[in-house]
Amino acid sequence: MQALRGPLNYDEEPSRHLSLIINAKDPFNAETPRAALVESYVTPVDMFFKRNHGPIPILDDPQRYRVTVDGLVPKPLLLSMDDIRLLPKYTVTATLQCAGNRRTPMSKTKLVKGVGWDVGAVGNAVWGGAKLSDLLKLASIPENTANTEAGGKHVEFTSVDACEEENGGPYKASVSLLHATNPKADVLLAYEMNGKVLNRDHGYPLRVAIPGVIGARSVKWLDRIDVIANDFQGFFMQKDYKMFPPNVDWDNINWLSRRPLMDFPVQCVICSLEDVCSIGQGKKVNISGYALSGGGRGIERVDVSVDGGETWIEARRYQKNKVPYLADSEECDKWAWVFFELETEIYPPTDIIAKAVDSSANVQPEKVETIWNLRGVLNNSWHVIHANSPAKATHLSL
Ligand SMILES: Nc1nc2c(c(=O)[nH]1)N[C@H]1C(S)=C(S)[C@@H](COP(=O)(O)O)O[C@H]1N2
Ligand SMILES: [Mo]
Repeated sequence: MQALRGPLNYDEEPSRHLSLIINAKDPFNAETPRAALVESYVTPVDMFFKRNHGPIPILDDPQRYRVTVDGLVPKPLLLSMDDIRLLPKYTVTATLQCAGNRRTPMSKTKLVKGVGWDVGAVGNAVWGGAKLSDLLKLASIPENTANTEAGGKHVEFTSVDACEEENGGPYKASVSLLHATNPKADVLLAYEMNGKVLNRDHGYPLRVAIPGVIGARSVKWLDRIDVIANDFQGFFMQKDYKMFPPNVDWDNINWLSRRPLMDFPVQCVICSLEDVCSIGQGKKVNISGYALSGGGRGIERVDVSVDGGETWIEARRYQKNKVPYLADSEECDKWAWVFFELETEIYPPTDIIAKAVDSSANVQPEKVETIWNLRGVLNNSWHVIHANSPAKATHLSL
């Protein structure tokens, strides 16, 4: 591949939208502001969160670009973008969520290690590309295969980028072969995002998009696809993106004791209000946000409380066009977030809370303390907004 892999050089980063909230500059990590998250069901590309572990590669010669398919496959391949475009094209509306979404509030319990994120390390896009299951058929691996004759059980994706954590080595991740070859899992090799050619920040010319799974497995700027016996043994699968119980800290961690994270859990966030806000007595307030779950599970319910959890009201749910949403129905976008909305009067001081239930009846934990983990991943605790009365105006006497 023609990757420019030298030292970690941030001189040629693409330009970005000025409204993004920057959490780290080099590598560039930025999130969508709250209000913008619920402005559109499909997140505009320039407002979509960007999560990187190194400089953005420059792959500006699509004619020379090749993807290697190798390892424990019956038929190794070297594919150009034209070859990939010849495969049937699918468009899948899927929400990408970083495992570190809502990491910053987890640090309030006890400091966690990692780039800080508020609630915007998430976005919904229409991904266009070939199915990984179709590409693997070209390599003579049929649909729904758990292992190849040569003993392959996982599919490893290697990028061309250079990562800080891998001392300049590329970003990598893997999924099980069964997941990769399941056409219903909709794992894409995406060359389009929201109907346009993928841009540099999001993986040009080709990235993996794995719906319902933490963002970390959707490898950008794809270089190689290798069928391997065990899951990827490097940093990003074995020493990161794992969840530990609250009693594990840096002095007693055994990384081998946990499996790499895949599906994300049920999640729900209020985007129309900041975490602490002042609201006049009895004022009608719009409470809206997003809810989503992993593994293709829909959202069965979103409950909102405006009295600190004493009583709950069910919010309206919808995806595109504000049509009422019904979990797992034909019309819904299986892999996409669900927006919720409720208008009600608020009597401060009080806590406004939202929590979702997914279509497998999974619920969110109430307190972040109970799911605290040293890397600050998968914070899906109830989202709480503290509403106070506005400060009384001071009357100055003349
Ligand atoms: N090559 C490469 N792929 C990558 C990453 C990366 O740093 N390098 N970051 C991963 C992580 S942790 C996330 S959450 C998503 C973010 O994708 P986005 O930047 O398109 O939003 O990309 C994933 N794929
Ligand atoms: Mo991530």
